[in-house]
Amino acid sequence: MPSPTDTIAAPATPTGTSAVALVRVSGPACLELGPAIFRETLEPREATHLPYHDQAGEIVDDVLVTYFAEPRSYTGEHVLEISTHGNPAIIQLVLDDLFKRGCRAADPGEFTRRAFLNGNLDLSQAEAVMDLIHARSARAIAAANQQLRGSLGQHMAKITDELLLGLARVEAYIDFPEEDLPTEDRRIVAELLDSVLRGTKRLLATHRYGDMLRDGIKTVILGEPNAGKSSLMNALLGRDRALVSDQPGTTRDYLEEAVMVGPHWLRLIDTAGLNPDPGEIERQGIAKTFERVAEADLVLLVFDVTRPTPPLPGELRGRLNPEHTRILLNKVDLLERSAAKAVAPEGFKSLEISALTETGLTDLEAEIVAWADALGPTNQNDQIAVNARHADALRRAIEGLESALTHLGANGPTELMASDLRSTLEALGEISGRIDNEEVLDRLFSTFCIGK
Ligand SMILES: Nc1nc2c(ncn2[C@@H]2O[C@H](COP(=O)(O)OP(=O)(O)O)[C@@H](O)[C@H]2O)c(=O)[nH]1
Ligand SMILES: [Mg+2]
Repeated sequence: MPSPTDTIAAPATPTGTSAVALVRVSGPACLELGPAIFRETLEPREATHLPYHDQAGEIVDDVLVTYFAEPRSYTGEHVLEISTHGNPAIIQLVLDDLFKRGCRAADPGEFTRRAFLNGNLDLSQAEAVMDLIHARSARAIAAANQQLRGSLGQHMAKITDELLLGLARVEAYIDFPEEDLPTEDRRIVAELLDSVLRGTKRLLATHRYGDMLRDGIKTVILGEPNAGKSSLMNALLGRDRALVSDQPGTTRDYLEEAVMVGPHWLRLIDTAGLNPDPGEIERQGIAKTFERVAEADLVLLVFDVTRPTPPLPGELRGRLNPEHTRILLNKVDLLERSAAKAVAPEGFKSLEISALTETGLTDLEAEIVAWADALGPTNQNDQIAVNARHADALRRAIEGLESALTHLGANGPTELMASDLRSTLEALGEISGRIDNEEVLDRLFSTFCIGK
């Protein structure tokens, strides 16, 4: 178990040649390390340009050092941030020297873990730090920023307060097991729990959007051989990634590429064509296509507009939901010479495009952004999008609430209700992190980067 009295050090920037690189040091020893290395007193929060002297007195580099005095630092401890020239060999010399002077190499996420343990961040904010580092789109950055400012924590506090009111009413009767909860109290508790349940479910519903922000929008391009799937993939990517050919059946496996569409990022997946009469290898490709469709957030079903509407394989019909499917009537550039034949199935939104001339692609991108945004928060200032860990806690909270409401409805024993509500509180508490379970913290912070 790492001790908070250790002073930890780690590079905060990736290895490689760059203009500058940053070494971070946190812990009580920073107080003496500053004057020892830089040979002068460092004023807190003042970036100072000074030579770095190693223990032997050699100058390692001219650096920019900033000292943060506890508790006004990221970790809440004394911190040194040392910006060196961006050379991995310099960083190594600085780290070796810091280790000789008694510092220890920081574990992944240990700086943020200390910030959490010192009360500078709650757990949902600590996770937001990681989200912010890994965010790949404007929307993901916005959501991470709001969570970092404590939006989820505040939301949880509101819900938890309401729940505490309900629990207090129930607990008042625990000492009188013979007495039922008076009708008036039952009504009040039921209202409180209903409201908490609604709020909890609303939060859980943001998980899908949260996943799309964190992992990208899984977008599967689907259609018959030669419909123009690979051409569409290339057009959206802005480069030739997928093989395009007038011979059907060229894409047998699937291809995945990340692409930015406005403020969102898509994981665009080009698939094998839905050939109604496939050969053996094609058949395997089509099986993979179905797997991708099952995991997809969004399906772009491409029809060649000049050909009759193709039949959909039975396995697909049930899975394609108009809400997350768009029909793309491709090759509209050929319509001057032939009449449109393919039509979108009833109830599905369709767009006319040409992957070749790029007609309609801007509209398609706008449609994708509108679709994704509609799944997100209605109020951009309330950008909550929970992650898998939050969702798990919310599901347990919902179970507890539903069970308490069942007991309440059946006029059951108050102890059972109280116990349900206490486990609900515990589950909700995990989100912003009233966690003293070392294992959970170890698991969570181990996914962080070193130096963060
Ligand atoms: N005229 C025209 N041809 C297209 C369009 N999209 C694709 N094609 C052509 O249709 C053929 C099949 O395209 P491809 O992207 O390989 O289809 P896939 O089998 O669905 O991946 C190629 O010859 C493409 O050049 C389009 O919008 N207009
Ligand atoms: Mg193809």
